[in-house]
Amino acid sequence: MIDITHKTKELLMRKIKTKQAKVGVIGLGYVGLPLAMELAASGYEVTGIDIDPQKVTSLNDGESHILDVRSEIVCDAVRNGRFEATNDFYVLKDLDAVSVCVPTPLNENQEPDISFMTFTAEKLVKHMQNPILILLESTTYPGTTRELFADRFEAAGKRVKEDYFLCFSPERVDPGNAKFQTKSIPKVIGGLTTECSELAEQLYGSVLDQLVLVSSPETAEMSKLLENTFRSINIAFVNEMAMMCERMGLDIWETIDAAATKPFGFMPFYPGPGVGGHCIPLDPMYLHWKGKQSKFFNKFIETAQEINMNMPYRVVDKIRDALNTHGKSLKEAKVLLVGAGYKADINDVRESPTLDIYEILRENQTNIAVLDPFVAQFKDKDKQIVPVIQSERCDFAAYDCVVVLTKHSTLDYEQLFVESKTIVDMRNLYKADSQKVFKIGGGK
Ligand code: SAJ
Repeated sequence: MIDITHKTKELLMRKIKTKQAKVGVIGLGYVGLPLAMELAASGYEVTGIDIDPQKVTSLNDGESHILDVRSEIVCDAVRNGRFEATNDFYVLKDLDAVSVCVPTPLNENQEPDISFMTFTAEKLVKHMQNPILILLESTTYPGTTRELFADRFEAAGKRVKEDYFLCFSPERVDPGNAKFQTKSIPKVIGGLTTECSELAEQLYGSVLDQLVLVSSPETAEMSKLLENTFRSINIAFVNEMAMMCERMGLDIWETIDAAATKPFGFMPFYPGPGVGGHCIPLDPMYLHWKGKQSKFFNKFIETAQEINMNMPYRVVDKIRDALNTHGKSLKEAKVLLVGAGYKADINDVRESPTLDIYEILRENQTNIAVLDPFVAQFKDKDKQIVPVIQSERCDFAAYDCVVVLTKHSTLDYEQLFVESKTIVDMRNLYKADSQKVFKIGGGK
């Protein structure tokens, strides 16, 4: 009896090997767009699918909305027929492979919001026709690939290795990192079956420099959460050490630099105003949530989340100290927050601690301004637009306190130091010996 699954796999393998396979990427953000461009550059005909019609239009006009992807790259891919964007999921019927790069945020209860994944799974069930290789990239809790996708496909009468092949392959994009871009970052792949992994290995192997095959989708899902929970916990650890140094009159920054001279067994993390971004504040909570279903309460994750989420309040305490030296209180003081982006030299404000600090100061009726060379505006918690001074400098002397929250490389820190009346320095730009500089764990 002809093994239909073997035949199906071989047919799909040949399409992928010869680059005849029609490949799709669902979600054209900081993960999906770079991946789509790498697939197109390696010779595949790529269809980008996104629910945002504005993104679709601008991409088809050859414009990139992602800092790490130059518009020329998009323009070339569109012009040579290697890339086309659409918001019509009907195109899934013609695809042989698709990567899913949709958001996996938290809801207001700090629990996983899998609505984008579920929406995508439904679209796949509705439209997939050819035997199709599906690769999930969005960071999520162990079990998602099987529970949200495989079980749904089987319930709809689709059979693995006949109608679909399914893998989890976590995204590892680090926005703004010039050294490690999509192509050069090792890619973990966990297939539902060996055949699924083999097809994924063929597709991604021709596009990315290094693949890391693991035994299951759950292992791949868990590896990503381990990576980022490791970061969250270590950032929380050093934030707490900063507050401990503050209490003991020691300088955390000098302490870390000394410890970092150890050539093994130590990895420096640095105190900050809190933890922003699309990964580190969220990923551990996906793991924490899933662990509870196995009656496992991960205390490290809970403690780290509490410490990191409290840092904005510690920053406001420090601003209060700085203002007090001039007989000012938070009420009506003029405070400049420097850096809306959650980390240096990018324009992403998601989960940025600056937004939390802005809200706390707003509750204290402080006169707040925000400066950031990469950001023009953001929305406050009432969804109102907050204009940002999009510049490297301003009249720093006009403020009672200037708060350095993000260490953008283009900012004029010399002028900031000279002109500012008081400075709360959350990024160790200035030495603590100046009377006007206030730092958490600054040793003063
Ligand atoms: N932060 C600190 N102290 C530190 C490191 C970071 O306070 O020592 C803060 C940052 O200011 C930021 C937040 O934590 O607000 C997150 O910073 P991040 O350096 O982790 O940057 P992300 O959120 O862009 O994380 C990404 C992650 N990449 C992926 O998930 C694919 C992470 O795994 C990377 O390790 C990280 O980039 C990186 O190394 O830049």
